[in-house]
Amino acid sequence: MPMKMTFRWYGEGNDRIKLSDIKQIPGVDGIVWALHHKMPGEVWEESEIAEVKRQLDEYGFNMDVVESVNVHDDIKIGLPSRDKYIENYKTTIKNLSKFGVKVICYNFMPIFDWTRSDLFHPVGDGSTALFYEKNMIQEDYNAMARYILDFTEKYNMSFPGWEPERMAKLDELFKAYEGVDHETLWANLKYFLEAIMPTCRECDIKMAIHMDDPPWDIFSLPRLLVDEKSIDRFLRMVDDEYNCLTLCSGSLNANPENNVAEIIRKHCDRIAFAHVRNVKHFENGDFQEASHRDCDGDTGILEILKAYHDCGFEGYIRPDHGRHLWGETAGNVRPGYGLYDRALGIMYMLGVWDSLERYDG
Ligand code: CS2
Ligand code: MN
Repeated sequence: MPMKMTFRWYGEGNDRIKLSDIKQIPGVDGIVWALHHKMPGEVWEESEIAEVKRQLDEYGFNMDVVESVNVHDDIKIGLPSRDKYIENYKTTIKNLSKFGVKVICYNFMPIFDWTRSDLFHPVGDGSTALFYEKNMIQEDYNAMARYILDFTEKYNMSFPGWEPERMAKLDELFKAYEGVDHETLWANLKYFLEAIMPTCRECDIKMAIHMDDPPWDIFSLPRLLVDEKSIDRFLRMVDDEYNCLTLCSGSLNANPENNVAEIIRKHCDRIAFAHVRNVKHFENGDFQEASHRDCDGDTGILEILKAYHDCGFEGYIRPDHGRHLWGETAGNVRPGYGLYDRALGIMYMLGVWDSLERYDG
């Protein structure tokens, strides 16, 4: 059984890429999907899931992986109302299991999902890619949030984790997180996972936490899944085969100290979902996303694929952020989620994988 190649798609009316285009990328069996109109904490109804299944069935794609079912802030903050949202989360897990879903990717980052200072930074070859300027993401969350929100408003899109309803109350949200330090956040994550693990087992669905992106605190908000040590702690904290990782190579390797291949070798049995993304580092701590080709970045894509292969990885994998190519510009592409570079990334990964299969035992 080889790894299972997938492609992230934002859904009809929410993604310009067509399923019929994805169908032409070699080796893709599954679509990584979500109900993007849902607010964190809301139950995903069976009828809504059935509609996506109908769309995917038409092209023979499986819907095994969901990214993401977002976790309500009250759960992360640890408010009494969290129990109600945890019950809703369990109902969503049960509803997803009725359609054969196997893995739920989620994250436990306070307030923001991934954060960048430039969404279309020139790479130097005519393409653009996501860019993180360390200096710009320090104290003033308003400037960074304004940049992202202006973009989404201008082009009439919304990013997962950047729901305008939540972002409109940013100051309030920051206030609500006051006092939530690393240890509190760890405890709240444990509480959440212990509450849902029996449902996951019953439904045979793995919870796969995404690494924090970038893997360090931003705007004084604590971030947990940042390196090998914290991953060890996470897996030990709730030592259950349904408590798994979405190992995102690019998120982790934004910190050059993180050796992703080593982490894979250590925890392969708990990696349910692999994100492969390449990152180029700059001396001052800035980083830019690169093509999936090993030598275009510093993440060690070849070592990473070799590690998965050596471990006999049979989980789900997908290319992560790609560059914007061949006419993909602001307004006609979701930042990081164009068609072409991710398709090239898949061909690169499959090329490496096929060679390993044939020549590396
Ligand atoms: C994704 C994350 O685009 C990305 O970087 O890998 O946004 C991921 O979907 C979430 O953090 C998972 O909840
Ligand atoms: Mn990722």
